[in-house]
Amino acid sequence: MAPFEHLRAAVVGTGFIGVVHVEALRRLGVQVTGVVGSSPERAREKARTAVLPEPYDSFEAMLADERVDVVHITTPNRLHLPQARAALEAGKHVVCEKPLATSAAETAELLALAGERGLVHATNFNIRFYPQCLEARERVRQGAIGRVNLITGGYLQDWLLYDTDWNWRLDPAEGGELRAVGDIGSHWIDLVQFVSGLRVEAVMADLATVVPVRRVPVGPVETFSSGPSGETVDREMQTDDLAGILLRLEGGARAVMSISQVSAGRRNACTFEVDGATGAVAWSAERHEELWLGHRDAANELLLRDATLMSPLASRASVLPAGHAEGFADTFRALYASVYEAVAAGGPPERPDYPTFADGHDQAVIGEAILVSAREGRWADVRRR
Ligand code: SOE
Repeated sequence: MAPFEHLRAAVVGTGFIGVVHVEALRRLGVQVTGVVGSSPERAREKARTAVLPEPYDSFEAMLADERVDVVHITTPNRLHLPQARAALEAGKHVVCEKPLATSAAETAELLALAGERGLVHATNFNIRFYPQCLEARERVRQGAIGRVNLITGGYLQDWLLYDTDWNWRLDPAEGGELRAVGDIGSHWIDLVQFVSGLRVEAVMADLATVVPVRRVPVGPVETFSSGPSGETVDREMQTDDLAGILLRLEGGARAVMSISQVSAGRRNACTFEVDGATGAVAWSAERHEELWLGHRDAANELLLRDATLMSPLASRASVLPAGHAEGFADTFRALYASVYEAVAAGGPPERPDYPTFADGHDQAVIGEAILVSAREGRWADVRRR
């Protein structure tokens, strides 16, 4: 019997990421008892194009299902707090998409509640689980590049470039005040803290809205779907299309990040370079099977994902042999393989090897420093309580 075949999960949200959660769980042998859509009809509509289990009649009906051990939340950010809170109070372990919630007060509440209930809690920072990102972390941790001095890179997309591009993330009431930075900037900052082993201590942020008015379709639109086909209404925008942020990390390291959802040709381009006293590592989601190793006194190297050449941490996240490319959806499987070890054990380990609500809360606290810095035009300290 596969290690997780006795475990059961439900997935809330039937957008494209919700389907990725369902498929990753099935690959691990977890029984997905059902999904919760914005309505059972919309969930059934989605099931026509994706192989999904039967929809529950409601979120509450799902919580009442005693078979469900774990609830995965992939709904708009506004719903993360109430849904994660209700799931924890119903005694369910929770995997919640990032950002964990829309403020540090909300993420602190979820972290405290999960701790009180002794339940497994995970924030879906899946990009950590590209094997090359895990390998980068191990090499930095083992001192392969020496003291970290500089981290550069960012996360560029183009799916919100036009004024006809719309998504719930563009409505602060649904997505929160930080939009591009909250949505993909949180991935980048979490990833570089994970790879470098260093925490952000202060930020200097410049945010910009470069599409001041958008033509909002009348009716629901799925993430990454193409422009509207029907009636639209014009709406003024306030949230960040792009950001340039300087960061100071522990030990004096500096970081420079670019975040954008209006960069033509960059569909989902997350990149980092970590420059140390004796070497460097760099990775790009557009060439995700490669890890670049920079040297001063030798030829640079390009390590293609190969479990026989990588650390145990990275090899564990690899399923296919070298040369048989894995990708975005595989990172969800690798993440849940770690999370469900904890679920199978009945609760979180002392030191989880997956991102928890504590990591989601850390991103919310950093996000608040980014908002203060952008509003007041100054460096802002990250205030971790
Ligand atoms: C949209 O920006 C999005 O789907 C994010 O919400 C995901 O977290 C990211 O991995 C891909 O792009």
